[in-house]
Amino acid sequence: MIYQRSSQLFAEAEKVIPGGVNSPVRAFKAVGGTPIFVKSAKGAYLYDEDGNRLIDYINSWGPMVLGHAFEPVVDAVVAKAKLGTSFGMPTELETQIAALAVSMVPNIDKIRFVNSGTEACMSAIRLARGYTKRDKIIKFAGCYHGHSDSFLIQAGSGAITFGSPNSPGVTEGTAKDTLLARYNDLENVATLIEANKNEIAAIIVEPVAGNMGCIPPQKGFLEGLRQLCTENGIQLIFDEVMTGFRLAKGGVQELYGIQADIVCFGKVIGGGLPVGAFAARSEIMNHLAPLGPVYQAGTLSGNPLAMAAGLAMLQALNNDPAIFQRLEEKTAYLAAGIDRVLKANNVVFTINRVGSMISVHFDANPVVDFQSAAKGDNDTFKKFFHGLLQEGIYIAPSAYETWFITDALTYEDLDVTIQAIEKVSKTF
Ligand code: KE4
Repeated sequence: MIYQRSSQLFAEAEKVIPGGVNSPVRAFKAVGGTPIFVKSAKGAYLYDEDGNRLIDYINSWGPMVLGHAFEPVVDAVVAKAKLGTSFGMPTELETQIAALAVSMVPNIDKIRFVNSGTEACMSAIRLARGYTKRDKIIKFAGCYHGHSDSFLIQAGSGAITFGSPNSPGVTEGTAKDTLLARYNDLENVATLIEANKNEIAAIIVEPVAGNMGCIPPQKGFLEGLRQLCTENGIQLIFDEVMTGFRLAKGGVQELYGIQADIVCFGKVIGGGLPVGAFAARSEIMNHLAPLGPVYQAGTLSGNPLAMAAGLAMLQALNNDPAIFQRLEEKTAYLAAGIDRVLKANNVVFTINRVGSMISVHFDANPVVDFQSAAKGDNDTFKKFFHGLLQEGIYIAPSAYETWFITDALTYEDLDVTIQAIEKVSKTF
């Protein structure tokens, strides 16, 4: 594969955009090399500026669960754009997508739309603090909830990839209200709660972690968090920016039958346009302005274009529940193929998977939290990433990311991918 044009474009981008990208993980710093510039995409394929076709296992970090340029979404956006793109006034469309989301997701009565997953999680924390009148929050090392200050305390994803867990610019004043726990370690959480009695407003968790690679909740972990929160008057916030509308129609609350108090969404809910959202029962959401005292706002929140894209996406998912079974079957097929060929080549690895979220870790031990995820052999991962890229397969440019499977993938695409992994793993 030749990436000459991408390299030229990256050099130009670096002159006017910090690091040449608008989000750090895209810069390939964790794997080396220069980022690929995309010209277009359709279904499961990316077409880069050098004319290469790549099978896409990132799908814009999750949104393209039904493939790139999914026609119902594209048609809805084109039609809506001709009628005006943003009014800063209420539209019926917002009510339609809100009502549909509320009907799809358990245990929520109302939803507020924002413009990113960061905004959704940031707002959810403020709502929990306003509702409980407490200041502190617990998050988990390696989990990522966006780049607002309260979360950049050993965040996962980009910050971990850059090996600088605490970001400069986050004040001590902010950091002191964020407590860090170990994922899948209920005892650790209980200890933190005990040591901060009646001071903790919320526990925010990726109910299936995707920013340390994919890490499933161990049996009893989410149930334990639910019980600890109920016993201590703490709001349990499920950050479902990755998992929402992907792992099940109703997300992880449906998948595992566990109720959060507040749920955050992003990615899929916008169908590829900038949409985030947070939702809860009315007794909590009614604390939000203009009804209640907790302030939260946004010029482009609920704008017609984004709502049109999101509504078309949610309607497609709501009308064909078989999509989630197909995603499960395709990802299980991929996992079995990777397992087979890596074992045949005597590679040391672990595969983590929940539904259509999957990651490969080059370490023999179970990957159950940030500490164990960090033990993966990054040199092997770099060979894995670049070897697959040369074969026309695009996986996450970081060992601390999950892959996002799209229903647009065919079994032929999966076989091509498995064969490429077999070939590349011979070079380890
Ligand atoms: P955004 O602000 O990027 O829309 O969402 C933040 C966010 C919140 N919660 C979870 C669980 C997330 O995974 C994310 C963002 N995910 C990253 C990928 N690990 C987005 C990619 C990027 O940062 O460019």
